[in-house]
Amino acid sequence: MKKITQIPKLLLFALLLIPFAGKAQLPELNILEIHDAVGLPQSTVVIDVEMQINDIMNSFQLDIPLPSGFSYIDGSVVLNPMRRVDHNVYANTLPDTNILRALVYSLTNATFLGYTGIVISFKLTTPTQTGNYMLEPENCIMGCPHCVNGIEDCIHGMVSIIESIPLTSGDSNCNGSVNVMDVITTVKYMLGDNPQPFCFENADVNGDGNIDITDVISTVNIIMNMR
Ligand SMILES: [Ca+2]
Ligand SMILES: [Ca+2]
Repeated sequence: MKKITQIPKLLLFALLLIPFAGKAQLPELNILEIHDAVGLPQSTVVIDVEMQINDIMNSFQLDIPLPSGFSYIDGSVVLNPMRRVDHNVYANTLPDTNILRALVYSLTNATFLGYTGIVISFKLTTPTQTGNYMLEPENCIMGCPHCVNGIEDCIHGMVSIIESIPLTSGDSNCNGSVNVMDVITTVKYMLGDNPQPFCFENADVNGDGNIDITDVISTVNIIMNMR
């Protein structure tokens, strides 16, 4: 039985927000970008979508035709709490297709927090064959208070399905990159939420066999020192 240190939820999220409160440089374009990810055959992979904006935006939508063998796991889409105000996210596969449509909006037309970073993540089941698979987004739209569609680029991502996933310190959701969604995944694990997928060895950054707040802080440090 792995030991879990319990820490009040509020304290954890307060700690998490500190390093992300800094003022970032404004991106040059309004972009949605699907990050590259890695996963195992016949397993689950977490796909992160980043939103970079140099303008205020309140909503977005995109379609992702899923390669054969992949399917969207219903209900798996989540918003990054560091970018969300009162936004809602919906995702589902369009009827009789394998096209995933994701839609994020606010009933009060609230604008997203921050200018860069992951905005949503979702999970796909993976095919039996190893290889590289492209996720090419289509019909990308960003809604802003004074525009029809503010998006300037919508960038594809590649999912590499490989036989075994190398150990990557901090990559607690095992998708090959370390970002805020790993911090959220590790915190969820500490709170007993049983996040899936979860890579204990990656999450245990200091390698002491326990997952606790020091691993969360170490993960934040990895992210803040990455280019
Ligand atoms: Ca990750
Ligand atoms: Ca540890």
